[in-house]
Amino acid sequence: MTTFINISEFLKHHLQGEHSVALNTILSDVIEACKNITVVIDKGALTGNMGNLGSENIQGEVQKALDVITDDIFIEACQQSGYIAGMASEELVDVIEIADNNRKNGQYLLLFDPLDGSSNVNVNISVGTIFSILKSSNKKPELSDFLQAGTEQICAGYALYGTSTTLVLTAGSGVNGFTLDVDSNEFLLTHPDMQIAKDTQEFAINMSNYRFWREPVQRYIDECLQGEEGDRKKDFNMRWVASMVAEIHRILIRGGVFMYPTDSKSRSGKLRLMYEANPMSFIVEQAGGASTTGTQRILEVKPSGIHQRVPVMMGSKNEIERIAAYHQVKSKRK
Ligand code: AFP
Repeated sequence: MTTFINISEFLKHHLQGEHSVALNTILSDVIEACKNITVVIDKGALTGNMGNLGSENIQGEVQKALDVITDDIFIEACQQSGYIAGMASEELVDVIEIADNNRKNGQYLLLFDPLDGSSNVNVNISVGTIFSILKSSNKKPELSDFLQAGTEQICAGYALYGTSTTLVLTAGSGVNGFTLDVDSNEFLLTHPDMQIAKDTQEFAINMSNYRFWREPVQRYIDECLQGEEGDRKKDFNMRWVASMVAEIHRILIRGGVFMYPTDSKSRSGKLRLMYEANPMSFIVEQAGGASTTGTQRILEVKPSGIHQRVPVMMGSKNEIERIAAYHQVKSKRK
């Protein structure tokens, strides 16, 4: 039988340098939060928590009961390590203040989306938690301290609550994936050094938005759909789970491209820079993939707001470079 190393053992050796002690502590809280979230998600409809709350989050999206429950779980688990100076959640308008006695070594900021893809929970499709860790120059951080480009992240990761719970993370030296063993309640290293294939024949996009996209995105998708008979001379497959964590995990396992571009409806795309685009871009780049808004590397976007949205295209490097090149071609439209 194969024996797998558990996540705490792995992190003890893997995390090196100035952040290692703090990251070990912060990540052990994040791991605990993800285990607790697994339990509430696994209970499903049995707890009566699958519906809408009737409230909206900062993005104007209808909140599910589980959005709020998982947000509370994450905050509760992560606010007491002593290393976190402040937190920000996709679900909350303002940044989360940490009590004075809980931020004695408060040098880090934790940003998270506690339940990405939550519109999928009541149909039993995979959802996830995404997090990002930044350094804080301020022990009592203000909003402006959070507005750092993605290149400043020192760690990012996600938990995917799928057929099994998987935790994938990077601290800037590769990407590693762990599966939650339900017998021992431990995350075990099952996917060391994850790498995204440079080429792919699979794309993920919400096709119903086709008529709202800009020309470069329509061109790329048109060519994929033309398959062997078109310029690309190969057939493409399409997937759309409508759950970013599930799509990115698939891309880490077997390559592919994930796109949520800007469109004439939203103008800025749907996904959030600080809670979705940045952490996922860090992971994707660390696994040898690429990530762009179409015109700029996502990790270099200077944030203007904590809940800002950006166009997102990420995955297999050669395809993302092609999409970025299409954005350089002058539009033929008037
Ligand atoms: P929710 O968290 O509101 O369900 O949004 C999920 C998501 O942000 C992302 O995980 C998906 O890729 C995308 O939205 C799905 O969007 P569509 O509803 O357009 O399919």
